[in-house]
Amino acid sequence: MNLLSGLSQQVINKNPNEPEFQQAVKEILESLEPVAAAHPEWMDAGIFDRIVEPERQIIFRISWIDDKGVVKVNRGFRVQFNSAIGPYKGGLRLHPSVNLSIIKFLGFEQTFKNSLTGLPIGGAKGGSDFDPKGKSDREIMSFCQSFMTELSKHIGADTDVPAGDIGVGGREIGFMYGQYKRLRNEFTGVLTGKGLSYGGSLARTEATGYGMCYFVEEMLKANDKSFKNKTVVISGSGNVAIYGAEKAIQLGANVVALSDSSGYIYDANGINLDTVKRIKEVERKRISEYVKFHPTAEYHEGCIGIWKIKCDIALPCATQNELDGSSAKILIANGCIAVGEGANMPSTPEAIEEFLKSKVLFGPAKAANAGGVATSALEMSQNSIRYSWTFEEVDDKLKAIMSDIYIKSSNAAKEFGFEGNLLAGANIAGFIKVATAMYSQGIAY
Ligand code: NDP
Ligand code: 2IT
Repeated sequence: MNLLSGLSQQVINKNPNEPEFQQAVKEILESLEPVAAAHPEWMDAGIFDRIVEPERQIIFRISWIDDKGVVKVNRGFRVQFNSAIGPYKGGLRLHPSVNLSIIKFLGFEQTFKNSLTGLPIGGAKGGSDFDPKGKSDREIMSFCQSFMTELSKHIGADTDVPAGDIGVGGREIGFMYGQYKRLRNEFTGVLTGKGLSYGGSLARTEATGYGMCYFVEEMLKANDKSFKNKTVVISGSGNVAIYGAEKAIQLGANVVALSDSSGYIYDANGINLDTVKRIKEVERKRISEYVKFHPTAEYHEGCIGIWKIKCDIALPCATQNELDGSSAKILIANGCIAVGEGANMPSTPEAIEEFLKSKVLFGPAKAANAGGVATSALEMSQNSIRYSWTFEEVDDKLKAIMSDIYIKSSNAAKEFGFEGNLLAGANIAGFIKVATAMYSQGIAY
């Protein structure tokens, strides 16, 4: 079966300087071979060729003024990847590494992830190479306002609904929402992850991390295991890592490590999350500060070393390609039984191969971290009906969605000859809904 390898090569040729995008497409197309064989009508309708090409890519200049009065210029992106099943939906990333390849891989992944949630949302991603580190609140505000001045021309509550990602949390969403409202004179659910006082949903802050743990717990349960008394290592110390740690602890695990892009902390007694929240969410400082308050904990420079810590469950929650093949081998040798991807594409293809080969339970990103965007879609629902659900109501819906994603991924894997491979199952289940919608809607846009 090699129905899609030509397309894979075509994507590489057409997008030569986009390694992350090529990586994401290759992984999906490999999983979709049996689907292509089972659906010649989708091949004939060019569904596969069309799904790897973004519907629209917007690249723009953002100029803003820093605290010294100096004019700064950054590059902004919004890639509207696929709108077959709903308005474009996906986060905004502010990080100096942001480029078209990264935004396209994220938008592509988002299309399948959003489909898996079962909710009516298409796929998109955006962001800028702006570095929020070390900037004052006024500089962040100035940047966010300039960014939204252009972005506002391309988004809308029924068109495209951005949210947070790396470098974009409640503060940035607030500044962007204020600017959108100022420009358009309308109060709509055009962004998610909003503050609770102006249309945000309870449990959105917690949703990605909590959802990841609900997914991993389902995966463990199906194999007669659970989080209880397990040693857990989590990379990152941002939104996903912090609330992933919180839920893992609530489920009875001992979380012993967290990191940032400078290094990692190890606390054999279990990480104190109150300290982490204060350092990261309130003071916006480095994770190395932790050892000042917990002198028995250790801090090590460099983030890759975190995977050398012996653990039962590893949850990569920082960024793409942060867990490579040799780290995967070390985790396996140390007895790791499960991996849940909180970040987008955190495991390299070599790492994934190691996990699948060794029968490590592997919860792929687009399934395991879909709780964030699912709760964003619940925020959109609440905004539409001008009503708010309680924390428990949203959390219960999130649990049901994550369990459904597990079942869908597991069943699709079985149906298409990949039993036990949730990566292939999630790719297939996510694809089928989008492909069915694209096929029904005809070829021209
Ligand atoms: P945050 O900005 O809150 O935190 C990011 C964390 O990852 C920080 O600890 C950061 O360290 C670390 N990090 C970022 N870039 C790198 C890098 N190049 N190398 C090493 N560490 C890095 O972001 P989120 O927690 O929201 O996002 C984390 C991951 O989860 C991303 O992959 C994102 O796409 C994904 N995700 C997020 C969702 C959400 O709802 N927020 C939903 C689904 C997925 P430092 O402070 O040093 O930069
Ligand atoms: O990668 C992701 O799913 C997100 N950053 C969340 C997107 C959203 O629209 O909530």
